[in-house]
Amino acid sequence: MNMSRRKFVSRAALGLAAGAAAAQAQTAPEQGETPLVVSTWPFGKPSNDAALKIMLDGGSILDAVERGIWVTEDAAPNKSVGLGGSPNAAGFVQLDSCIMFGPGHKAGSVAAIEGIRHPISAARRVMEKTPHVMLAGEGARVFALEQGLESIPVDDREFYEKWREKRSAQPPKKPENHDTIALLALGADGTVAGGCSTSGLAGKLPGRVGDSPILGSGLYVDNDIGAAGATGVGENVMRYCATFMIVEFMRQSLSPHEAIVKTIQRIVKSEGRDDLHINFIALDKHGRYGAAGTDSSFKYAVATPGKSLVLDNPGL
Ligand code: SD4
Repeated sequence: MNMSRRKFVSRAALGLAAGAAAAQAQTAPEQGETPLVVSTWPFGKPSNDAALKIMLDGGSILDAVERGIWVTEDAAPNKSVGLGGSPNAAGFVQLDSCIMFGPGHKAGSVAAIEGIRHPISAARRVMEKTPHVMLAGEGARVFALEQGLESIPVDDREFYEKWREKRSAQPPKKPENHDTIALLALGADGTVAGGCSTSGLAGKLPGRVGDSPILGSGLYVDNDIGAAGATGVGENVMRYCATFMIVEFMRQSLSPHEAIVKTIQRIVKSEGRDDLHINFIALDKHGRYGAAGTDSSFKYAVATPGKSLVLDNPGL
């Protein structure tokens, strides 16, 4: 969707679908097929494949979400998820993650956690092993260590310094240069779950928490309706509880794509600008899926038993 800002706003205002959406429908996996996994960005594809395989092999949907996200958290070229992610302004990598399980509306989350290889697993442990929903900072790290999760030393700041030397001296400042994995799954039995994991905005202030670990912002799951996930500038997502809004629009019978578009239109209208860097994926209980965002570079990945593909942002 390479279009000028003015055109974007008018398309958004008119609710017109971009031509690309129609062209894409021919190649995209069929709507309604389950199990279904949808995730953000092209790096979501191997995560989707891992998650789908777990479900097809009879594994649980939570294992599928967690281990699917492991793949991206471990992916070396990825500079925005996991310990290889972008450092904050002080040169430390602080990670945000959450997980939601539709049945029982369960959730767990960790924010600004350091040194833990798989923050998604820390989030899952918060959900399953504590009476809480969210742990932050050092408390989250200590909890993850107590749970036996894999870690690297964080007291050794030299480690970070050496690490940084290998990376560009300046963390990327452009919002396009960092991404988050949000991964949504629908089981063949209608169970919905999702997870989200990121190193967050590059160069963020130490302690800054983005949308990704915030329920209803970076991720939202409702077992009666479906799920939605976000990537982009968290500040523009969390001020609107955007994934909650998407799920609520789906509750009003909008398709996932329509619900995302309506949510973005609401935010664009309220902000009076569209350079917001907000991008979303969603799926519903019927196995329909969709994505849209304000970044033309935004792509998403979809996997069903029939197909696993990376698809373009179909526009608004
Ligand atoms: C954040 N939403 O921390 C994340 C970053 C991201 O594409 O998704 N970037 O604001």
